[in-house]
Amino acid sequence: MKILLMGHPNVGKSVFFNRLTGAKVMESNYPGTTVDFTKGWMRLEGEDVELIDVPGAFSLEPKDRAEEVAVKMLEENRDSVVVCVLDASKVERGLYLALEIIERGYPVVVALNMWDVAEDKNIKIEVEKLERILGVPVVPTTAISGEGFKELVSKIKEAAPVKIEKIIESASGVRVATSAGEGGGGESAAVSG
Ligand SMILES: Nc1nc2c(ncn2[C@@H]2O[C@H](COP(=O)(O)OP(=O)(O)OP(=O)(O)O)[C@@H](O)[C@H]2O)c(=O)[nH]1
Ligand SMILES: [Mg+2]
Repeated sequence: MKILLMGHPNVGKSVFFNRLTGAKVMESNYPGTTVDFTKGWMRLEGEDVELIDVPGAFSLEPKDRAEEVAVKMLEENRDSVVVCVLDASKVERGLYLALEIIERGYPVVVALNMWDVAEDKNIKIEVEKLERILGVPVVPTTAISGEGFKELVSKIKEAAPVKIEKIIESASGVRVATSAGEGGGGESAAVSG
């Protein structure tokens, strides 16, 4: 098993990586490119697991070399768990990538990083609701302080593939309840602010 850290550029993947890995890290070029990536190891339930800081990508339909490398790394590491790092202060922008990765059948843990920034901006995210809709663990994190990392690490081994149809079903359930104007206990969008 390997762990791939994926997400948009500038969401905190490298701070994340440094926090999770020990001193032994290797930086290299992806073969045949000038795209750099770093890999290292972390201890997970008594096992040494390789962790890769994948170049930032907005989607799995590559528009530049870094995104091409990100997609190749994903495809070359079919046995990986993907920790998809989102910027919690712009969560809706990152969800598309998370869904693409889930759709390809990878076990995913979603990290809502920059949680401190989201809190400062008074953005409220209903984490449990998002978790229910996606069917994957969702953990708020602040990489610069380490907040949420213990929980995140504990969720990595729980991650399992989810059928995209299931997500569409739970998400459309949400939409139906909202458009029907059912207040109170009715489901509504998980993100506001
Ligand atoms: N406030 C806050 N800042 C963060 C957090 N995580 C990362 N940062 C900062 O965000 C900036 C980007 O972090 P990086 O780790 O370099 O982001 P990245 O995703 O590796 O970026 P690329 O490698 O360019 O794709 C840095 O200035 C970090 O210090 C966080 O949880 N909260
Ligand atoms: Mg980085």
